[in-house]
Amino acid sequence: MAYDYDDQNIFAKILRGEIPNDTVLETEHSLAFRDINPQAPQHILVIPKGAYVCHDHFAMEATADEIVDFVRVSGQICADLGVTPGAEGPGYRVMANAGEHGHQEVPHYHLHIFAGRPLGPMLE
Ligand code: DGP
Repeated sequence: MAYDYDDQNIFAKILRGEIPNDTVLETEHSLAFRDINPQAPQHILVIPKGAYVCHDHFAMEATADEIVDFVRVSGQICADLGVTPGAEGPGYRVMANAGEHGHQEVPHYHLHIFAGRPLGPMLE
């Protein structure tokens, strides 16, 4: 895979502290913060700190430590929100857009976590 990472993207600027964010959780390899344009009562973005463009880039080239950290952070957020079905919560949705057809706007890999209302069918 050949990905050119644009280090001027908005999430790279957030990671460098050049733009403020509403941090929910931060670990060695990941940062989670609230989406600036929430589509649900809870709308959180999880990003790896490494320079990965999209899901397959991250999945294929990140280290095992980065991947485990990222997935665990996403799970911890769901638990902290109290929405996990395993604890009789109402549920949530995780989603990652990639590229043009996936309608990805920011070219730094990110997972959306939506919760707090019934989310309807997956695709429009
Ligand atoms: P996507 O279409 O999957 O690339 O979603 C990008 C999301 O990023 C979108 O829901 C809005 C959010 N976003 C864009 N700029 C900023 C920003 O400066 N701060 C925060 N917190 N979120 C942003």
